[in-house]
Amino acid sequence: MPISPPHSNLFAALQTGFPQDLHSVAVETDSGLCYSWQDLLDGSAMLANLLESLGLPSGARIAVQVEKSVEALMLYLATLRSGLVYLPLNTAYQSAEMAYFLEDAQPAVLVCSGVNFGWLSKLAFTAGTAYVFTLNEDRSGSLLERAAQFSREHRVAESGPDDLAAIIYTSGTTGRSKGAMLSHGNLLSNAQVLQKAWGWRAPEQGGDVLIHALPIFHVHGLFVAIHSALLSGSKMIWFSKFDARLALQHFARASVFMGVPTLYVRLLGESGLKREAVRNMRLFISGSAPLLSQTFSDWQARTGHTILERYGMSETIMLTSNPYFVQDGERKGGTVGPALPGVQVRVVGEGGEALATGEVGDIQVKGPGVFQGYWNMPEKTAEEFTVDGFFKTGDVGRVDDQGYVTIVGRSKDLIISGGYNVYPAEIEGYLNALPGVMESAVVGVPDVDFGEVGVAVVIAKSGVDLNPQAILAALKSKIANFKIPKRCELVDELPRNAMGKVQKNLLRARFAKA
Ligand code: MLC
Ligand code: AMP
Repeated sequence: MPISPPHSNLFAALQTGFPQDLHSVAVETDSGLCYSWQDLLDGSAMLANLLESLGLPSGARIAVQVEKSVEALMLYLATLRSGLVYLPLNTAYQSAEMAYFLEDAQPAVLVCSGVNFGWLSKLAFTAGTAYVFTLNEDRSGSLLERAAQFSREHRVAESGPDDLAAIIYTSGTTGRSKGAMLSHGNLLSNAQVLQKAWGWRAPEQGGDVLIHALPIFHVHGLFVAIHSALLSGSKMIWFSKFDARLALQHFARASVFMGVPTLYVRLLGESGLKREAVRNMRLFISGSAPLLSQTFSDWQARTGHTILERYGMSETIMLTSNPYFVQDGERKGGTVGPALPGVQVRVVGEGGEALATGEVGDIQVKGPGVFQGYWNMPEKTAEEFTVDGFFKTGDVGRVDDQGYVTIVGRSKDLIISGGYNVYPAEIEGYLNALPGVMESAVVGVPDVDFGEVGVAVVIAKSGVDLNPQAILAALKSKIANFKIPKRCELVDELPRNAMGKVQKNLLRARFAKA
């Protein structure tokens, strides 16, 4: 979709959706604070002026590892409006992970929670970061103290559609995380497509109210949810952290909800989830991980609503979506819907040949949301694209005769747990480095709550008596908690095929029900 020049800066484009009454509520938090649209404009302007006062070079990265807050949202908007590059980092990341991101991305600025300032500032300064600010959940910290001295007037930077807006790190199959570079054009085109596809209501049509319950360091909560709400001038009810009971209480005042499947599973566990509780809601959207057919049909039975499942990636933003409008077709459970306008999806065989309708193969995509490449990894970027410019998603699926895509698996060795990606290769690297561990394999097994969780299968060095709990405890000090396998199993050997490759499918089957 073409983007007209004055609005190539994503912030400028999002701002065109703000309601006329800038003093109406834009964000209401779960602790009862209300922020107007004017507050978002003022706060992001002051932060943008602060960032610009630092005299950073164009393309400078602003790395952010803070708890969810409206001020963190303002910092994201400030980075956009300054034409700088936003680099959000999961708050679960520990020192080894943070050291890697800081070394790799070389951010000019790091914003972190005050409690982490000591160790993180040391890592950041070692990596060459010039400025480290703090931002806490209670709105204290050096970032806002400094920003308070700056003007609320700010001129939005002129950004071209190909200028970088954000880098999102996604783990790699080799264990090394890759920074997906997304431009203003990537993000804006996707926001515009979703605004139309999901029927977001403008303020003059009564507006929407979104329950924002996801973290804001990944694509789903940061881009899909926030851009949709801002571009349509919709109020957000802002949860610092997902809580099923709280969400249920707010449904009566909201119209749209977005979640990963775990959130739907947890909501279904609430006895109060009934038609009456969701009477004002118009849309429930699920994505980031496969939604089980059971969850889809249970939700229909309990609420009368059909969940709209969509599919996307950090590298591509949203690719497909089940229809919102009845005239566009039915929402088919078990599918992620047809390609969104402007997106091409194809399924290819092992030799890269296009497969016929209904045949299962590798999913490749092309479209305006597809990223600019991996940060500092030109070879890796080249590997992930075909000669005719399609991106290899690493997902395996089929397309039916109505164009609906069904994802049946992944060619990449990846576990998706509660919507977070965990790459076994990375965890195996940490396991293999532990004293007494000879070899390991990490596999995903079904889990009622998280959809899938990791199991570590470990072989001890000869004569060493390993303790499975101690192994998991040792990992806890090193990596993000969501990456820690939920179980550790000791074995004498790993099943291998004739090529010597570990047969993870056999391990999955063996440990699925243990
Ligand atoms: C928390 N834990 C997890 C986990 N989340 N373990 C595995 N997978 C997860 N997702 C750990 C905790 O650290 C804790 O460990 C234990 O599990 C129980 O924690 P909890 O209190 O039950 O978890 P909670 O804090 O409630 O978090 C669960 C959750 C959260 C589902 C709310 O994981 C979440 O917000 N997920 C959404 C992720 C997301 O936004 N994904 C979008 C990616 S973008 P311990 O040891 O401390 O007890 C993308 C593209 C796209 O994929 O298409 O959208
Ligand atoms: P991420 O790297 O965190 O952006 O995760 C992207 C991956 O999430 C995709 O490649 C898919 O494997 C998975 N994914 C996203 N949405 C869905 C969905 N609706 N169903 C199944 N898998 C999904």
